[in-house]
Amino acid sequence: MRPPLAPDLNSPRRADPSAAHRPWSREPWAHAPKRVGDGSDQIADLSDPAKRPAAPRPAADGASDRDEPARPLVLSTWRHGLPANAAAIAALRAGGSALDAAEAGVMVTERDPENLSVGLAGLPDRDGIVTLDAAIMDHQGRAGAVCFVQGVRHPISLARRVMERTPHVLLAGAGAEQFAREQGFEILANELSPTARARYEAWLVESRYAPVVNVENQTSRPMPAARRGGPEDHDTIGMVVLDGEGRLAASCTTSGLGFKMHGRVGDSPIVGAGLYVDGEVGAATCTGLGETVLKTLASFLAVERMRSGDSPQQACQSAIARIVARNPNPETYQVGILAIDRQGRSGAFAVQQGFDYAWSTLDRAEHRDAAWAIG
Ligand code: SD4
Repeated sequence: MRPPLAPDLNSPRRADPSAAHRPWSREPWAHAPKRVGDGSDQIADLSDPAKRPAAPRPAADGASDRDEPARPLVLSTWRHGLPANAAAIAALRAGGSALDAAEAGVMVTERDPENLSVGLAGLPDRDGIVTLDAAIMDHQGRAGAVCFVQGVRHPISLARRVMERTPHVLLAGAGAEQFAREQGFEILANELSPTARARYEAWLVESRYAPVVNVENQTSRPMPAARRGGPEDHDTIGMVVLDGEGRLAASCTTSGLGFKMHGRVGDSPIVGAGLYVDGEVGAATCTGLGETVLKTLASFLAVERMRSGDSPQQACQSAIARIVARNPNPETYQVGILAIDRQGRSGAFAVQQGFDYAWSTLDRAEHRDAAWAIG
């Protein structure tokens, strides 16, 4: 049962009334912002070389540009991308298209009961409710998305149905759930997993919204270093696919940032922000602090840079530079971006250290560290 409505929007609901809740006024952004200038002092001026973000740090295993082009090719965000990529490659081997692979791949992450930021086992919002966002796009420029949905095990498949069976691109909330029912999707009770409940109750003690950089690589249980990257190690996922026939697709699915405001929707289901595909050029997807991506349409930007002649790696760096230029205090947030082009070249870049991804062809699967901009 849903908790009763809070008396005002800035009051989180508490699952346990005995929890030691501190006043909401401790939440920094609940106050009127202190003005310390217009913020322009913190926004990089990219026309001035002295003010550009620091030169990209090399990835531990080198920049993606070093690769020979590969086709088919699948990239996905974070370490948990390896099992997702394996499912995508299996779909391609079975004769599926890039679109089939992009859906099948991220479904692995969505059905993972231990995952804390994708699917029904994800962390809830500050009212204790898990809400899901997903989007999918293909080489023909077709797109479908759902946002703020509850109780749907595979929002990526619902997004695909929106694309294929409605005249719309994005369905939200109750309307998306109604469409899901009409399409035969089961709507499950939206109960928190034991881990998500424990994390939520711990969060209620202070009720501070403070997204953690690289939280995607935190797992719901402690994991020995040797098992990192394995099937238990996973979180929010964006995937880009080039199939053997040169078709591109992208998918993105998430429960969003933990302890967000109820109703908050991030970049993941927004075409151009969380993902973008142009069948003549390439595809890109983003992960991280969605608000920064929404304000820069970073996936669209990266694809347009590729259209103008950038390699996927250069395009990723340009998109991250724009995010850093337009969003102050980059040391406080993380965004990672992946891109591929029609030739099968790939790129990966992040605001700061710690973004990793999975790179897979028919016969190779690699866990790679992305290069980064600041720090
Ligand atoms: C969001 N971009 O809702 C998502 C969160 C994410 O890895 O990608 N986490 O803002």
